[in-house]
Amino acid sequence: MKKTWILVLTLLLGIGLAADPALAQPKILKISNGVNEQHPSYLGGKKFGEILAAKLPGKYDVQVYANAQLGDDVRATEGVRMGTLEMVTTSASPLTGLVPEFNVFDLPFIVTSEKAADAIYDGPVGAKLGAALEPKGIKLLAYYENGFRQLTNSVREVKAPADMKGLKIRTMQNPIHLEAFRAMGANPTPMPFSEVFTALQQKTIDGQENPIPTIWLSKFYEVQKYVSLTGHVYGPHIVLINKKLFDSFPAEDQKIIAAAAQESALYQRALNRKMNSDFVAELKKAGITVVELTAEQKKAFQDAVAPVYATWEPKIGKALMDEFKTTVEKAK
Ligand code: TK8
Repeated sequence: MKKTWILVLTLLLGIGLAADPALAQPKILKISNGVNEQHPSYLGGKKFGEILAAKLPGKYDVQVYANAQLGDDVRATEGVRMGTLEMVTTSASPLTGLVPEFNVFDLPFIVTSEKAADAIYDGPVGAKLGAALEPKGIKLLAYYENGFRQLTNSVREVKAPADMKGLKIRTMQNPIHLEAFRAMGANPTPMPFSEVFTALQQKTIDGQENPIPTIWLSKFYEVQKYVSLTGHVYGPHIVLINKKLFDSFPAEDQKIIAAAAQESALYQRALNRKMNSDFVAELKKAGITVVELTAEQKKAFQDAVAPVYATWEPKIGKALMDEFKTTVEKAK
């Protein structure tokens, strides 16, 4: 009899402890990144974790992973959708299969400045795109920036679309990129980011395109000779969380998590922009030829890719494309 009572008391105490939120285990939030530990997007994830730990001590444990350890953009994003992974910071490209409107970010030369990017990210266009992901089981928390994409290659100085003729260029797994690079005269090959360095090293491809921070931090300069500052696409790095998981958190926590993500985004963008200007000099020091384009030379690239807009307008939607362009125009 005595034993039974002890058992009952122990059980009750156990239940009581488990129900006490102060003693509950923190919720683990793993964030997948394709980039490495020095990249602002990885560091932005770390910042998000720190802010959350300060605001909600002991409740959430943010664990940031680099180098596609949890999968490349496409696979990790699929994991977040399915609920097998909590979070990912991804380029827009893998989202286009779920919500075609995300293709808008990949239209060449549509974003003309960092200020314009901020106006998109933090304004109604960014919010609309985020809302469109929710029926797919994904909640968009914040927009980090990947930045202006620049072309690198190991063959020759590229100053005009004609110089791209025959160059085998790795692109992201997105049809607009393929189309745009074909229109510029190159021979594009889609490939996950994690395979790019080796492919460049083994010369199965001649070039790739990514923002300056990535070209520097991923050491692409070791296997490339030329960088052309084409700035052909301004890419976001989008922070996503499984929606069901997010919805399971207390409303107050949801607000704090969203605010922490946005705060980390402002930190991330500032850091990325600083690296974007600092690392051009570093690349030059490392022996890379940096090709700067005159406005006229840049126009030749813009003209070459202009037909892509016509093909994609019906898929992206004219209204969204117009709103996007107006937002960019206003932010100038
Ligand atoms: C990293 C990618 C990368 C992107 C690419 O996962 O694939 O070229 O620029 O930053 O999102």
